Amino acid sequence: MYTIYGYSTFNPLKVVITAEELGIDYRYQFVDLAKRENFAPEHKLRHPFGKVPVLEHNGDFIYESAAICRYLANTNGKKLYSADPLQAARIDALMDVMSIHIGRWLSVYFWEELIAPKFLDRVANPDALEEAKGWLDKQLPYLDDLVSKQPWLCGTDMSIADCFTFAYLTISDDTSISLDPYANLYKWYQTMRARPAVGRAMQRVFASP
Ligand SMILES: N[C@@H](CCC(=O)N[C@@H](CS)C(=O)NCC(=O)O)C(=O)O
Repeated sequence: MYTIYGYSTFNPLKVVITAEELGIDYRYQFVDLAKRENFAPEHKLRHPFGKVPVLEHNGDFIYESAAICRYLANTNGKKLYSADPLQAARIDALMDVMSIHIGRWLSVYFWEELIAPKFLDRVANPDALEEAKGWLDKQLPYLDDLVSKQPWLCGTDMSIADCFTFAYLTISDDTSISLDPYANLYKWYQTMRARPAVGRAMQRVFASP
């Protein structure tokens, strides 16, 4: 049995979508970041920096959402991943692109437009948003191009890279960054959203506790 520790944000969503798509049995444990439960001693044992998501499996704790998605796939017959090193590298690369580049800039929208006004008692910083928009204008066309020529981000089969990327792009639902200019990406996004597993994951993560 797997336990996923999460909160109602996009990082835990990556992992819960992966678990739902894999069809595995798991328990979801809400950690209330607003109440700083993530800094409680028991959570510091799960994650050195007191963050979510964390996966617990057979008494071990795994953190970092990309590592968790890979672990879930690897312990379930490499479904949504690949036994072929080249294809696995393509999937890894796309997830790195999301974590290091595109996701980084999407996170600025999440932080400035959602977190700052709600929790930091300040308005969004327009300079930060402008910088993020500049980078996203350059980088989102890459994703659009990928799904213009193949059904999924890494080829003919859905992968953990799709689960991972979709979770980041949910930031566009609640902020001013828009997928409208990217017709192929927008279509892929709607296809992902319509999947029953993705719907269950969003319900679980965004409707918790
Ligand atoms: N790189 C980490 C990021 C995890 C992360 O920043 N999680 C946020 C929630 S989306 C968190 O736990 N924040 C609490 C804090 O930093 O105090 C991952 O991909 O798992």
